[in-house]
Amino acid sequence: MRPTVRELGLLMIPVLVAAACAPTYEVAGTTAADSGGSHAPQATAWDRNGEPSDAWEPRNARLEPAPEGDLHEITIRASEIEKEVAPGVEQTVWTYDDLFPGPVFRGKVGDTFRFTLINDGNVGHSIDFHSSKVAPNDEMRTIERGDELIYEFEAKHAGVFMYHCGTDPVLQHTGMGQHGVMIIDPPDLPDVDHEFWLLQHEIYMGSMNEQYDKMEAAAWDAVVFNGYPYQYVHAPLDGIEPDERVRIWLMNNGPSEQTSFHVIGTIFDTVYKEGSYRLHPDRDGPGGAQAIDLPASTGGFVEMTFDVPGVYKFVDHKFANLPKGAVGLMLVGDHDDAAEADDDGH
Ligand SMILES: [Cu+2]
Repeated sequence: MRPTVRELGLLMIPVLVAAACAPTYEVAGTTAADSGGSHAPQATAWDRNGEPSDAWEPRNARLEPAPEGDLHEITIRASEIEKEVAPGVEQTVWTYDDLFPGPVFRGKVGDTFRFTLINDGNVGHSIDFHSSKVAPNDEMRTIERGDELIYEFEAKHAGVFMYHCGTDPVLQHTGMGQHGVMIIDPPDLPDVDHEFWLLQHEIYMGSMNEQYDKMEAAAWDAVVFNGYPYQYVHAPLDGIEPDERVRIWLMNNGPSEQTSFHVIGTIFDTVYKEGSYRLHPDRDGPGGAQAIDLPASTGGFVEMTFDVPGVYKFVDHKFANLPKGAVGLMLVGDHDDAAEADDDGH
């Protein structure tokens, strides 16, 4: 059973998160008044202080090691489902394997991935792995309901890569949820105590037409990690002790927003972005990074330790996205005292 914020004794945390944000929720610039009376998309009023439904389950953000072997044969199914995307909001989303966002894939340089894509949806779908070098008109072609294709490639480059449906309009297929992350480990990647994956993306709410209107206007209703606003406030990342090394793999799948990922209360000593180390303790120490910036469709990882027990927030430091859901929590060590301190206003 998933832990609730209440069970963890952290009832004040979402309240504090909310208190730090604007008291009323509205996507700026999308009201008729703001846009001079035009038919600009309206924000969906979801309750950011609301609880997920009883049926909701948090997405596991712990990252598993790459599977053994150098050939990965995987079947992936394009699908169209109804899903809870925020407290009180259920809507049609387009997915892979019924996951929003899609499954995480991991391998190493030199591995071969042989995907069989099957379309279970009602409209044409496709898949585009940014980790591959293939003919777009072949492997990335759109297939209709009931059809399938083989998409095979050798992973030649290390990094954190987006995949998404490339069927026209690509903004709609990606924006409705057909996207995910593939991690190709850099050679000699050191072991760490904890690995997590966080995929930042937008959610556009409403009917399919309303969602698409908002995508074109870049008027997202939510900015989230791994599919749900405040997901890891409701179900914090835990099991971390002080001085343990934590690696967070980050991908920004947009489709349109950027991010500046920051963890409040610590400093990154390692930053890997788009195929290379931007900061490495052996080479650059004692240099530190406060954030990693990721425009749409870029990825990397950051590493950090925590000096003392506490409740640590991770955020998109573009603060306009805090009231839209881009906040999570990591619980480090015996954190009760820290939580009480937070209760008093940090
Ligand atoms: Cu699609």
